[in-house]
Amino acid sequence: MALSFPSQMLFMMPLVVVGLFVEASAGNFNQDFDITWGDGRAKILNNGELLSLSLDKASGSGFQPNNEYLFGSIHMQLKLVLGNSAGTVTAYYLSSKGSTWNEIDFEFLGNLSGDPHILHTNVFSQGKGNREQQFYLWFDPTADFHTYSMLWNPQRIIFSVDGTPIREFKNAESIGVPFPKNQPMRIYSSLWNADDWATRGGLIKTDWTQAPFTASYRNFNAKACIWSTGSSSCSSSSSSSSNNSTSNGWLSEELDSTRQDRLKWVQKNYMIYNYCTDSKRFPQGFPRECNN
Ligand SMILES: *[C@@H]1O[C@H](CO)[C@@H](O)[C@H](O)[C@H]1NC(C)=O
Ligand SMILES: *[C@@H]1O[C@H](CO)[C@@H](O)[C@H](O)[C@H]1NC(C)=O
Ligand SMILES: CC(=O)N[C@H]1CO[C@H](CO)[C@@H](O)[C@@H]1O
Repeated sequence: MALSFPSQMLFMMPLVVVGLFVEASAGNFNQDFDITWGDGRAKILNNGELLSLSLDKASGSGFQPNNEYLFGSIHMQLKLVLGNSAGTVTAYYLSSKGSTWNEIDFEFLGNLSGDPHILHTNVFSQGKGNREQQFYLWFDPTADFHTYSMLWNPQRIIFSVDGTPIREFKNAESIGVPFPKNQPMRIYSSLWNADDWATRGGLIKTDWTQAPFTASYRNFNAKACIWSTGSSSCSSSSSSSSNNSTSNGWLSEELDSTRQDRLKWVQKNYMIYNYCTDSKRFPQGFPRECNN
């Protein structure tokens, strides 16, 4: 759906926080999502409980939800491409539309069997990204499903893996850094070929004899402010357990000291790239939010 109003207007719309009870659907893909591309390569299975994406030489595949969100606490379980997945990228991200779009990205860069996948994250605000942080995971993401979460509220964005925070992007508007808060976003997921850059910087190409490559998604759960024609209501969508009006705690959620310690543990042991320490890239000084 194309947005026909300027983002300036969105900014002025009141955020209506109400305890609107949406019929709980416990993450049913049939009900909540549309297969958007891939000509049959994306499949909804087990009565809507599981969604699988596949990639072969001719095409990748992808899906998106019916709803648009303005803030949300979003959880999805993913099981990544097994075996030799070098060259492939499995993505799961929130994005708005237009030339000054906002985006919150999880991208999983495949690898040769046994070599580590990279979890690549980025935050775009008003069309500007260049805020990459990359991580190895502390488990094999192809062996089983794991939960990847994005908390997006007016104060911060927190990326988590199995409940462990790996990255926090704080609202730093007070020091002039735009923060995504005026444009509703949708969740997109896709599996595609990116062997020009994904694995060891593009050195290792996709081995098409291994195709089709498959990634699976399940247990989608969003507590979100659902956007519809000019206003948003915060409710629990696709969530079976928290459909009550006091469950909007995520709208002001922050990291307590235990979770801050977990974040530090991940950043110390598993972070392999941080734009905020890449001095070659920013010889004139780091982006402002890096000192926040
Ligand atoms: C793939 O494995 C190599 C060797 O262990 C590693 O350097 C690289 O970071 C891994 N991940 C990707 C996506 O290239
Ligand atoms: C959620 O809503 C359903 C239907 O309105 C209700 O039966 C259930 O008790 C609610 N659950 C919670 C935790 O409020
Ligand atoms: C009746 C009920 O389930 N209340 C819950 C609503 O959500 C808050 C926050 O998640 C819980 O603390 C309540 O127990």
